[in-house]
Amino acid sequence: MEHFFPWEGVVLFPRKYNLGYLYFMEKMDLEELRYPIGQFVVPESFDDTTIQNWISELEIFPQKFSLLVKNLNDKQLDTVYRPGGWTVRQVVHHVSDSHHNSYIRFKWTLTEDQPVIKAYDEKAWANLLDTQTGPIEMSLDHLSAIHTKLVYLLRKLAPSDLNRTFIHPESRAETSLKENIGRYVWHGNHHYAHIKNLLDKNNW
Ligand code: NI
Repeated sequence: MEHFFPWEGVVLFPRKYNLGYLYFMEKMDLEELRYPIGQFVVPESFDDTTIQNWISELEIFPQKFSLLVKNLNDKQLDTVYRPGGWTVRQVVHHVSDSHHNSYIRFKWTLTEDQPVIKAYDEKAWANLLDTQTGPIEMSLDHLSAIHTKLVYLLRKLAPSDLNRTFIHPESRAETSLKENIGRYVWHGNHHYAHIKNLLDKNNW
């Protein structure tokens, strides 16, 4: 009979509300761990200074990223940056693999008429054995080489080149090269923040 008491709703409502609130907070924390610098937002307009600043960020990123991770030991490298997330080692290899794919997309777009790019399964790549166990130095060297080549190329491009676009095969979204420069600055900083937050949290 208890559940017919008139104050039932009064008692139950706050409890439901609190559970929902806790769930909401958990989702917020997870979102914060997943996207520590937020999602990439495409600017409404791109001035030349913004693009040049992005290219300079791409230029320094491999060194900045290397300084963050190069002295970590194997135990630290094999620690996940968030519950259910990749290890630091996987993140390092992922960044080099991702920017490798991006480099190819820049070249396709400069040499073909609005190419449809090839998507890749980044989760499956991150689970390959080299990404799970390989020394990070090879990906740090790889990232440094890719960025050196990409930055050299980007600085030679005319504004009309930067307006060239590619098409994503799944979303069919059209992306310009200038937008993609910003996206990869964001992408590097996004994963940098994952690792930096883990190091800070553990006082490493
Ligand atoms: Ni990524």
